[in-house]
Order: sequence, then C-alpha cells, then structure tokens
Amino acid sequence: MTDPAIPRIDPARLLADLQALGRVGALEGGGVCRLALTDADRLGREWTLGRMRELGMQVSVDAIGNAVGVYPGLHDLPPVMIGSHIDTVRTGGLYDGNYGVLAGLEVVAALREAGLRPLRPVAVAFFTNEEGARFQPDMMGSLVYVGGLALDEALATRAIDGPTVGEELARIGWRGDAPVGAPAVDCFVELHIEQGPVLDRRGLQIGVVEGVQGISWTEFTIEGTSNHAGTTPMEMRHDAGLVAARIAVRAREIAGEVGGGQLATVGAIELRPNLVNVIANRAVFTVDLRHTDEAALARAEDLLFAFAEQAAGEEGVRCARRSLARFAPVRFDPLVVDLVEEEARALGLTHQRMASGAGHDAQMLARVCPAGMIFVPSVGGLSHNVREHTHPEDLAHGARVLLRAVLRLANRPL
Ligand code: HGY
Ligand code: MN
Ligand code: MN
Repeated sequence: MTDPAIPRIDPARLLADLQALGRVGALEGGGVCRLALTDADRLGREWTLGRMRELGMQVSVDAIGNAVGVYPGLHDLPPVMIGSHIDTVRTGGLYDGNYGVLAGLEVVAALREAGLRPLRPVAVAFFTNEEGARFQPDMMGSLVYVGGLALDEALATRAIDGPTVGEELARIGWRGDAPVGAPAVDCFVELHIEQGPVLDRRGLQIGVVEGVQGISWTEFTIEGTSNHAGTTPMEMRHDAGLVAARIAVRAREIAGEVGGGQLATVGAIELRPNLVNVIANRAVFTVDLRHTDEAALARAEDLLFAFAEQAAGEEGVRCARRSLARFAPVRFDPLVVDLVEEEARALGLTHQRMASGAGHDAQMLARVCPAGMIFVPSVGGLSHNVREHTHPEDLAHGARVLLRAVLRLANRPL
C-alpha cells in the first residue's frame, strides 16, 4: 500500500548506517561495546552527530550530553521527536537503541529528499546513558531531560569503574551548553527492537507498545569475616559469599511466587578477596526486579529485602542495600499508540499491542508529552547479546511505520 504523498524509506541506506555505526566499538567476533561516556561512546556520538549535520539538521548538545538534531517544519513549534540511544551494554548488538536513532535520521533523509516540510519540526535525539550499565540509573539522560533527575545529581553519579558522569562528559568533550530539556517536545515516538520473544514466536511484524513495565534495581553489600577455607569449622563461618548466593536463589523463587510475569535477575556479583581458599568477607551484587504491575513489584521487593535480612542474621553478617533505579510502570498516550496501530494496519503489517519488558527513553519522555513506541521482532528474542539480530525486512517495516506515524503527528491541525 504505497501512498504517493508519503516519501520512501531507503532500507539499504538504513542498513548501511547501522553497520557503519556498528563498526564503532565493534567486538572481536561480532557485537558492539560502547559503554556510556567511554571513548567508544564518544566516537559513536561523533559519527551520529556527523550524520545529523550531513542532513542539514540544527544540532544541540545539552549539559548531560543529550544530542538533538532538528529538521525544521513550516512553523517554529515544539518538534515531534524521534529518539533512543547509542550507548550499549558490554555485550551489545547492532540494533538496541541504534536502530531507533538511525531510523529517525532515515525518516529525515526521506522527508528532505521529497522536499517535504511538515507543519511541525521533526527532531531526532540520542540520550546519554540509556543502558545504565556503567552508571545507574538507566535512562539517565532522558530522565534529566524531563526534569526527573537533577542535573547536578546525575553529574555526580559514580561509574562502576570509578569516575563520575561529569568527569567523563568533560573527558570526552560532550558536556554541551544547550539548556537541559530543550527543545520542549510536542510528542515522542521511539522505534526499537523488542528484545524479547513475543513477536518472533508469533510471527508478527510490528509491536504496538502500550507501556513499559516497572523496574527495581538494588545493590546489596554483604560484610562477613574472611577466614581460612581449610581450618574454619562450618558453624564458625560468617560467609558473605554464601548469603549472596542464598539471596540470588531466593530472588528466582520470588519471581515464581509473585508470578504474573515477575522477573528477577542477579547480573553483577563481586566477592572479596575472591580467592579459592578464603571465605569471602564481602559480596557486592545487584538484583533487577521487573513487573508490569506496581503492587506486584513492590511485593517482590518486600519479600526479597526481608529474606536478605533474615539470611544475613542467620550467618552473622551485615547486609546493606541501596537502590540503583526504581521506576513505576508507564502507560503510553493513546494518541500515539492508536496512531502507530493505524499505520501498521495501513501498511498491511501483522501487529499486536504489547508492553515493553525493557526500559526505554520513551518512558521518560512520557512524563512531559504524549509518547509511544514501535517494536520490530528480535530473532530468538535475543538482546544484550552479541548475536542480537533483526531481519532487514523487519527493520524496513518498522522505519515505514515510524515515518508515517511521525508525519501524521507532525501534521496534526495546529
Ligand atoms: O535495562 C533496560 O531495560 C534497558 O536496557 N536500559
Ligand atoms: Mn535500548
Ligand atoms: Mn539495552
């Protein structure tokens, strides 16, 4: 169903951009590592800003490194923004975040080639530290953009490897001078790979995303007593490693007990002194809990925290915890959700409504404007894995839905 009034996406150009950006921070054997504010991230930022400039966009960078390119409309109004991220986890793929930003640039390229000026401007943004892997919380840049986290607090946040956000922004030269939160956004659309198995398993082409599930990240620090593995009777031990392991097992059990899609992950763990013949005196580890229902997520937290105290008491160790991220579930605005669904249907693409399991910048922009998301399938539901893959035809389908949705939003009556 091609409508002559709608410009055409160039799938080959989009794919070439994804592969070009994927070469920045490329890992031996495949995949990408561009942890937030590292030199690899700097190079990815420079490449992407260069593409914005090639498209004649007016670019700005704010004090936390969020970058926005604007394609002017007929009227100087708040833009319809397309956004996502280009930082990755340590075992990242070509598509997580990058696809949404580069498809946004492909939309602008198509508008430009057609000489089309929507009523409203169209902006394309990449936000700092969406992944939250090096600095927590995740979606940090977009959270600051919408006023959900004070700039100073974000800049003072320390990385898991030492430096602060402010120090790293200065080091890579990306502490911009644009005011945070500018430009104000009319509405926001994020195109992203699903990163889960739903669309792939059902053979569907488009996910019409209705919202994002709640996220709870906690760091536990267990302090015990190091001692000799060969001379310390079991009843004399204060083993931080054991308590960490028990909490990890209990987190998995809680996911089953709470149910309804409750998720629990222990992704990072560090024992000290981490030696084969020494009882660990310190364990630092993270627990990631997620649920679409806020009450269920809170219950999972209560069960976990109570067990941690109990297990620590039984072993005679100290247990401290701090929250790294806590976001309630988010519902997207029907204005955007319904329109994404209509455009998927208009293109004859198979689709379904669904929630997002992963966090996204769209959930933050939803605090200040109508926001929504479009998903395309992830092969095998794989992501945050170097073998992350989405078929080229699905990448093109998603970009076409994005173009049509953004055009309709940008041309809404003033
Ligand atoms: O953790 C997340 O869901 C996202 O990848 N930041
Ligand atoms: Mn992402
Ligand atoms: Mn991610």
